[in-house]
Amino acid sequence: MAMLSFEKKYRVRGGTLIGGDLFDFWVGPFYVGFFGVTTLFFAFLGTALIIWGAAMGPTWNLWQINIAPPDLSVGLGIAPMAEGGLWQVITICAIGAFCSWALREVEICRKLGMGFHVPFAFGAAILAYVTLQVFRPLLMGAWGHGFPYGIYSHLDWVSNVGYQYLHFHYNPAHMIAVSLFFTTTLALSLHGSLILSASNPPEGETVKTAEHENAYFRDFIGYSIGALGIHRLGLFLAVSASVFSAICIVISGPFWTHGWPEWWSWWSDLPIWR
Ligand code: 07D
Ligand code: 07D
Ligand code: U10
Repeated sequence: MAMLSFEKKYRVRGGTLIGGDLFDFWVGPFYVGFFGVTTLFFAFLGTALIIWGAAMGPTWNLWQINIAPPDLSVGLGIAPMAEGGLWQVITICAIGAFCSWALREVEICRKLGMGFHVPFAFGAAILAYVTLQVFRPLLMGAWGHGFPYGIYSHLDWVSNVGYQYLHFHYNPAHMIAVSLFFTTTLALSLHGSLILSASNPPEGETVKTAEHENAYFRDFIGYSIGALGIHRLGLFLAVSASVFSAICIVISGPFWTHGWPEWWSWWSDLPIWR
């Protein structure tokens, strides 16, 4: 792949966290680094194990392949490969790959002298995943509480777990997470449309500036958050959405075992009504 004109300038040595110069090189457009190698190792091994699991299962239909966690009776023990052990090793590989990917992002930030915002943001996704597959199962005493690896089967898990708590929409942290996801898309659509409307005018018209962007929102809602501000807000909203997702699932079971609608009885139980 052709190198972009500016890439050579930024392909500098150093900034690695581990391994010194050993993997400090690029392959085509990709920076490799120690964590590029560990990412590939875990990703290949994990994928190979999924294929092995699929080969043991009843179908090669991509949508129906399913690698289930161990039975609840296994508790927090180690299961035989065919009975959930595969799921356990795949989970280790997934965590290894996701963390390697985040650390590779950190090395690239260090090379370029940039902030660590991108790995920080990805960290929120990793947190949600680890909460689902490690923290909550640990707190509930069985790996069997993790979600299975399969396109449809993981949807079944979400639905089943949702109905175990009667009506998951009544989970207050789920409400906050859902609202944050919706707000994230609202913010991105406002930002994307504002930038395009100012900087990509029809032919013959002039490109507008940040002043126009600020003036637009001041006219419209009386306040402009500004060019840096909207990106800070976007990062905050998106990261908070994942964090509240992690909270909403980790409290379901370890903290609250009834239906979520029942949780709201604290309101009618307030002494002021008596
Ligand atoms: C667009 C970036 C690209 C990423 C893509 C995903 C794989 C999996 C594996 C064959 C936005 C690549 C997919 C590598 C292939 C095998 C074994 C990101 C973009 C295109 N889900 N989920 C999907 C994952 C969970 C839920 C789609 C992963 C939780 C619902 C895809 C994880 C819960 C719906 C997928 C994960 C949950 C989906 C599209 C991990 C709560 C849908 C994802 C590692 C979070 C939607 C058939 C997408 C769908 C969907 C992947 C976890 C709920 C297969 C990798 C347990 C309700 N999920 N998911 O675009 O169509 O993400 O499902 O945690 O409706 Mg899921
Ligand atoms: C976990 C993904 C991490 C991904 C990583 C990277 C690769 C590489 C490679 C492409 C967190 C993976 C990368 C594999 C790919 C290449 C090259 C993200 C994760 C690390 N819900 N609900 C949520 C809504 C209902 C239920 C979250 C809406 C029902 C349960 C979010 C509705 C019931 C759980 C959310 C709705 C129910 C959730 C998911 C509407 C079912 C969870 C987002 C409109 C009957 C899950 C931490 C998330 C959660 C979760 C939204 C409805 C149950 C807030 C909008 C009422 C059991 N729901 N839900 O977490 O919190 O992303 O997980 O009805 O477990 Mg819900
Ligand atoms: C943003 C932005 C902005 C921009 C932007 C963007 C946000 C204003 C200036 C970016 C946004 C976009 C481009 C928009 C689209 C993006 C999305 C919708 C997000 C979703 C993205 C995707 C779906 C694409 C996903 C693609 C990926 C992740 C690439 C896949 C690549 C790989 C798997 C390779 C990864 C490379 C690694 C790990 C290291 C390099 C290694 C190699 C190339 C291979 C060679 C390997 C070696 C030499 C090492 C040997 C390996 C070993 C020994 C291990 C092997 C082990 C075994 C067991 C075999 O705000 O500004 O514009 O653009």
